[in-house]
Amino acid sequence: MAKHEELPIPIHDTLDAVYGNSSQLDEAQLRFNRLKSKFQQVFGHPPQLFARSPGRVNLVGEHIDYEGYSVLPMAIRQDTIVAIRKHDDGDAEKVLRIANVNDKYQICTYPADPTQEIDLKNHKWGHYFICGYKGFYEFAKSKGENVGPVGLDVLIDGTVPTGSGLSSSAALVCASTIAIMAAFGLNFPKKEIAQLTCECERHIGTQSGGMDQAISVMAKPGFAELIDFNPIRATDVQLPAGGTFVVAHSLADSQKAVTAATNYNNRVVECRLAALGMKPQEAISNVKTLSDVEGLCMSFASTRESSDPVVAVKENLKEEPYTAGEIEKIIGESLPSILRDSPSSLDVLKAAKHFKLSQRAAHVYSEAKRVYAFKDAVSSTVSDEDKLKRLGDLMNDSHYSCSVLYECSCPELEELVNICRENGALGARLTGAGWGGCAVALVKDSIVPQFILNLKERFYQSRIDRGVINNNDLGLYVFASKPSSGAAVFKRD
Ligand code: NG1
Ligand code: MG
Repeated sequence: MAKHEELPIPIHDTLDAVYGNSSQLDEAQLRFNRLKSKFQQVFGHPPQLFARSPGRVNLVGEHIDYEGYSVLPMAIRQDTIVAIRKHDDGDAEKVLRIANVNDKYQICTYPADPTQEIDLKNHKWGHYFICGYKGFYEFAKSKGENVGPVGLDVLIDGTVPTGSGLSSSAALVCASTIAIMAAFGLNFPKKEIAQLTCECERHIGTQSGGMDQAISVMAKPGFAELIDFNPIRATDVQLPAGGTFVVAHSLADSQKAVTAATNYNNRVVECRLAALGMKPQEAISNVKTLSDVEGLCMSFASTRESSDPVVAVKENLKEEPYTAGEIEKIIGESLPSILRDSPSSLDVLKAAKHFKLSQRAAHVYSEAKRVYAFKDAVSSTVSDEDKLKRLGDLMNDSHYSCSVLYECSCPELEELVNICRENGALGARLTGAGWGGCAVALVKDSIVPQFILNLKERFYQSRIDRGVINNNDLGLYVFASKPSSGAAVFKRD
């Protein structure tokens, strides 16, 4: 039997394969019907098909995917649905019209030109669709498919909260790419789509790793996945019985595309510089990521200790922040020259005063180990109760490292994580890029309802009183989550 990741995206006639048989199905039915009639209303004809892709919550392995290390997320039930109709090839009007069921997002139009540059200075929500559009054409071309530009009508319905670290962006990019592919009658193995969507989301200006797209495309209901990179691969992880992951929003917005130069891309660059700063000079041209350096540490190490990358960080990098000049002296090349292939890295150089290489590298190497420790704990022979305790400890350690070494937390997340722990969570941590967005807490099944009530009282109530959120919307901001299914296409009339 073909491996899961070698299979193409499933194509369904009915919704139950993805949305279950319960109240979830009724809700999904309503959503699809509404989407269909709004499509008709906006564009004057029905959609050709639908594609959906879910958001995700990362359980452990933060800010290490772009360094080549494995991560361990699960898909959530919140997703993005894209309804699409391809214009006829001969149509004179070659335009992409991208509408949203949510009035907050105004209709965006773009030329049907796959070579267009995305206007990063002028961020628009429709840009994420264009990432998928460009990615599809680049990929189709590489596969020898002869596809010319045609216009598209598109209507989007997303339920993944935005700016929350739950990958609303990847859900949108993946659903868009898969919808465009399906509209052209094409489909490819999931792992190829995961790779392509990861690469094309970078057109938005963040130098993201591949976690979000990989889990969104390859998730299986009932399982978290250990995702490896280079090449992308997913291994099912069956979580222990008796525990539930509760996702809770800090209500601080994490606008990665807007703050890239000082937050996300800054860390990507710091990791790259840390890698270059640590490694033996003679191998510099082979080094891009901290995982490349780990490989080298292993091969050059004379003792077991010095092959441990965490030890190598301590030996090779000072704790005080580095200036650009200091790094250039170590590497023997100017930073603009090293980063010349990446305009967004050059933006980071302009914005940064100094670089914390030791702390960032120490986070990445220790977090990479925690992913395997998490996987090992899950498959160990101890009781489920002991497993849950161990997973909780690892989540707490991960949060500490994100907060103190990687500095990607924020006051609201710190408050929320503490409240989770004080109210019985076995472990709690920020999830996703951080600087706002959500926390994830591991909670015993038996206390989940009370836990959520306590969060309401201790964290959300004052914000409801201040009008930050509406009481009726609380369920959008704090919810228990089960591992859900990955991307799918629906062809229905
Ligand atoms: P969020 O912020 O949740 O979309 C981002 C990156 C991931 C990963 C995490 C941190 C994108 C699309 N995703 O996730 O690849 O690096 O941060 O672990 O930028
Ligand atoms: Mg994102």
